[in-house]
Amino acid sequence: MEEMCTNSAHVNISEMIRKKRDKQSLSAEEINYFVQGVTNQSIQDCQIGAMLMAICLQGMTQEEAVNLTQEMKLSGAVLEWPKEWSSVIVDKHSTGGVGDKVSLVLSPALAACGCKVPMISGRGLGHTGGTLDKLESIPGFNINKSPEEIKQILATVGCCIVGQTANLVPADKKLYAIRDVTSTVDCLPLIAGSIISKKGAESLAALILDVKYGEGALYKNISEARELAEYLVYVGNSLGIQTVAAISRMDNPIGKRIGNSLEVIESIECLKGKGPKDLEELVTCLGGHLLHLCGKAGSFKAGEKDIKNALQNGCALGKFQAMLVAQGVTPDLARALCQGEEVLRCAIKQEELKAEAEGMMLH
Ligand code: IUR
Repeated sequence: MEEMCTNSAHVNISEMIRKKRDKQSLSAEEINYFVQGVTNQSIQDCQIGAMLMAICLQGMTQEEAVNLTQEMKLSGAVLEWPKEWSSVIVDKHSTGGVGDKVSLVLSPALAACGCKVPMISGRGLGHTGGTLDKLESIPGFNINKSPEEIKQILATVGCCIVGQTANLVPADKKLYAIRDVTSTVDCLPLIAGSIISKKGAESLAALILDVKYGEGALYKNISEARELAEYLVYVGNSLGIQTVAAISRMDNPIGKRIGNSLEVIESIECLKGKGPKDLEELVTCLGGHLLHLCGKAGSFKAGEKDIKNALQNGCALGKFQAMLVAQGVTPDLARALCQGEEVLRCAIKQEELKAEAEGMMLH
């Protein structure tokens, strides 16, 4: 049976699956039809699964991958910002790692340097902890904010860290759920579509990607990480987001503390300029690139220096404290936490464990 595409062209889903199965390219119109059908549930799950597997096995041209990402971005709401913010709306994405608390430090540091950071973060995936889980160890912290509330917090504080709203890139929710059960997660155009469409829906000016490789990362070697990084950078730039990737090692946890509330405490130490070197280095590197990309700094090195200053002069910590209050934490608790008082529910019992031999702990 023939079905109608929104722009009146005739498109047939089983014919499209056959085309991709036979390594042919899908037109922009066909990709539009596929993503709309995924979003409005007019395409069956078995057809979505078959298409994802065909994409996984036969790949996509760069043009197809960009079209897929653009259509996914437009499948739901796209955040809108005041004109005067258009060059300073920035965010980062990390492929994730143990002890990765960079977002908690980077977001307020960037706000202290004049950027607007509508950071939409996720939960833990596999063995890596999620930024939202870490922040929720602070009593009262609310990750659910509407687009209007996000805009308000950006106007007053400059940064927020929130969960994905229901109407942002609904196509990704459906596609990701089906990728998860059809062994089609590990596929470059689908990864790029998923990650970059969500950043596109934030209407960013600039994006930094932290692509990790090593024992504790999804990709074990640098060549795979580089391939993913280059792919994401191409698709990000094609959607009009100035995009740069940093490739970093993930053989050891970042910093010295692992666990939600412990990572908040270590982030606050870093926000006072007293954090572990590896964490501070990542924050200043990623932040330096973003400040340079969005024109707030004349060079990457100057951007790094600005981020370091914001950590040392208390401005980044002040932004973090203001963000906590804007997201539901009482002013007294936010102040106490930032002053270093032990207000979080950490482990009640502490016990020293002695290793039997020297070595590294990976997982
Ligand atoms: N994170 C995402 O948002 N999407 C993906 O496909 C992967 C990680 I892999």
